Amino acid sequence: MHIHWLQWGGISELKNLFNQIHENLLHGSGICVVKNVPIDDDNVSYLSIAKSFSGELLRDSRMPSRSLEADTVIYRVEEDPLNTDAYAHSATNAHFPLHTDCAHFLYPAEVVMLLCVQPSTNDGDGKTILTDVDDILTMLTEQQISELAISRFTWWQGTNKQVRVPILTKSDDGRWRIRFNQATLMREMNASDFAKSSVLQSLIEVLEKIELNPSNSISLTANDLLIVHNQRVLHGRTAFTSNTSRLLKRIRVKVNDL
Ligand SMILES: O=C(O)CCC(=O)C(=O)O
Ligand SMILES: [Fe+2]
Repeated sequence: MHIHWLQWGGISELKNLFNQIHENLLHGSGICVVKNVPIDDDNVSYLSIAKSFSGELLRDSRMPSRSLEADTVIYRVEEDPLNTDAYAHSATNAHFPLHTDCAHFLYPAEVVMLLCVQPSTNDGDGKTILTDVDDILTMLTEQQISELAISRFTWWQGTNKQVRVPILTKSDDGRWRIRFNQATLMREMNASDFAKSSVLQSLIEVLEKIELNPSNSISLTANDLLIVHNQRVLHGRTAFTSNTSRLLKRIRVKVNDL
C-alpha cells in the first residue's frame, strides 16, 4: 500500500489540497493522510474538505443512540459501553477486519474519511490497516478472481431491497473495484453457506495474511485525516485497550466522478 502524505495549510490552501486528494483518489493509490487538520467543536476544517468533493455526505442512521455531529454527517468511532449491535465494530474496542464501508449497499460510498481526534493511549494498538485491491489480487489465483467477479453474493435481502452483486467488479477505466465485509456477508448468506464457500475462505485467508504484514498498518496520530477510496482500498484496525478514549470522526461521501 502507498500513502500520499499531505498537510493542512489553512482554508486559503484548501483548493490546492483538495486537488491533490482528488487526483490521488482518481488515478493514484487511493490512500491519503492529511496531517495537522485542526479539530474544533464545529468541525469547520474537516467539513470544508468533505464538502470539496461536491458529493453527498451520507448519514449513518442505523444507530440513533450513537453520538453524531454536524447535522448527523459525522459519526463518532469510539468504544461505546451501551452498544448492543454485534455488527457495529465501530462502537467497540475490538479488531475490525479489513472491509469496505457500506459493503451491503447497492452503491457504497466512494470516499471514507476518518479524522483521528485521539489515538489509543496504548502505543501500538488501535492501528489502521490498509490494502488495495491490486495487492489482494496478486495473492489470489485467476480462478478465484473470476469466481469473485462472477458470483452474485447475497449482501442484503431486506423486504424492499435486495443486493446481490459480486465482490470484484471492473470499472469503465479497466481498474478493479472491491466490496467486502465478512461479518455482514456472513449474516446475509448464513454461516454454513459462508463457511462452505472455498473462494470466500481463500479471500479471508489472504486478508488475514495482509493484516499480519506490519508494512500494511500505520498509527494515526491526533489531527491526521485518513481519506480512502472505499471501492479500491480496504481498511480496518487492530483491537485497542478498553477505556483509552480513542476517538475518530468518520464521514462517508458519495462522489459521482470517483
Ligand atoms: O476504528 C477505526 O480505525 C476504523 C473504523 C471503521 O472502519 C469504521 O467505522 O467504519
Ligand atoms: Fe470502516
